[in-house]
Amino acid sequence: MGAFPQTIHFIGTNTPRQQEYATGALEVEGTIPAAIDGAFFRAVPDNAHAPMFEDDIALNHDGMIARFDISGGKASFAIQYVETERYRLEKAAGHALFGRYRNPFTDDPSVAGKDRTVANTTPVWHGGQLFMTKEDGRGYEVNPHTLETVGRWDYEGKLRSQTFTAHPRIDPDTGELFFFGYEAGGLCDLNVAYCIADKDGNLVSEQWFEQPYCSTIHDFVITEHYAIFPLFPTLADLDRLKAGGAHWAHHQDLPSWLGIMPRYGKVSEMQWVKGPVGVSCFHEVNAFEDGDTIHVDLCLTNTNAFQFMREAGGVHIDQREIQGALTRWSVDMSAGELAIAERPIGPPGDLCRVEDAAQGKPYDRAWYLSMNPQAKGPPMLGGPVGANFNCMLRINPQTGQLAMMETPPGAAISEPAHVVSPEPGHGGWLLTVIDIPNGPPGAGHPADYSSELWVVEADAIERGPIARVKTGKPLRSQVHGTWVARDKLAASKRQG
Ligand code: V55
Ligand code: FE
Repeated sequence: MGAFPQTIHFIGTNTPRQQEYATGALEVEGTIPAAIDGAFFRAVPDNAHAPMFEDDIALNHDGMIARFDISGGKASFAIQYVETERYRLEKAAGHALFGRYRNPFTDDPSVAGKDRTVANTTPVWHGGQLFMTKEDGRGYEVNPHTLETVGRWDYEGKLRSQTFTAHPRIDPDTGELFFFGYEAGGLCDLNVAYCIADKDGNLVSEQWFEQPYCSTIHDFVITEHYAIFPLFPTLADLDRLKAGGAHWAHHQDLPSWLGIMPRYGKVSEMQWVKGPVGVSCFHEVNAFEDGDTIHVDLCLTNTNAFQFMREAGGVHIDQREIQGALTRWSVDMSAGELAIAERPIGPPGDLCRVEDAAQGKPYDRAWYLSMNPQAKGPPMLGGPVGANFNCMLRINPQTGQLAMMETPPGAAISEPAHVVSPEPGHGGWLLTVIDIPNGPPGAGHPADYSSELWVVEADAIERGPIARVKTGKPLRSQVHGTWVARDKLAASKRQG
């Protein structure tokens, strides 16, 4: 291991751990319901090597695939690197060869033209396959039983797009995967590929369209009839990249956009609706139709939540000054000229979850992470933006009704996964990893904490966990996670 910079990208829950291992049954406090049977996959950035540049960021770190396997009231843990082309090249060299986040002009010349993606953002389950994804490249298939990397996934050579989003959406009725890839034709390309894979994982549609500017399209939404692309003014620039600069710069003076098209239609039917200026969002909670009106619920902020994206655009707003709200954008599709009506529907936060069955439909519950205003002490440093969330909210987005789950003083919480209950009328459970300081908050070293998997009643989060699985380790921050039930695992195209 080389020396790591002591920035927010390498301390607290971003402290490099670099350990591949698998455990037996872990200690459990409380009881894991027997109905929870499957695997909770987590995407964890964790550099295998010290970075080439001091100003390296957590989004640039090698992807690890982690799994809590839960069955019969017991849980075990395993974690392994995703063996991307980049990971293998750097492993062979014994040091980093790829430079800045999404800037190939900063790489060692020996890796020119090689796949730069680190597959560190979301584990995606579809068509009996598990993929580790990152929006700057294609997904990598991983064997869900062994966690070994199968290889880069291009739909048997059919996919033209060079990129695949970390936020596809699955229609719960048809089982289709709706996805996209931006910068589809290469670095700073305006083309976006809009694609559909059928329930068995066959690519059945790929169409390209141009976005109005080269923005980071991190997520999108579907409804019964529409595919909706929200764009925010955080833009890429080829000249800046050639000069060794940042991929993304936030433009506080430019508008956001909603691109709306029939989800089975042609990209030429896309309608672009202008949204508010300067705002940013990485994750949409959900979208649905009410008659002719489309509602899109978003984790919206008044500027970009990543400091390095603000700075590259000359936007000087302190992390603690950022404002936002869970926000609803509504568009009446029967109007002559389409327009966005905006209203706040809940407190600020991010890393949202709806149950799989509610995707694209009217829904009455969602969970997301936020900052508890009454927390005792500051939350733990780390995570993609450098400061962790410390509580979870459940919201009824129709009524605004809220519930909160607190965490211990100084703790960090990560995105929850939802597990369906077999019992009619029971709302299921949430799984979320909590990083708990080993001493009073702020007292010890920021990397001195223990990670636990909490099992929580999805409709009673305010009561806290019903089971705490002790990993006995400080785990590195996850980005996104995915629950896969045992029957799906058993029907996987890859066997152990
Ligand atoms: C995000 C995360 C990424 C990335 C771009 O959460 C945006 C937002 C973990 O990687 O590359
Ligand atoms: Fe994301």
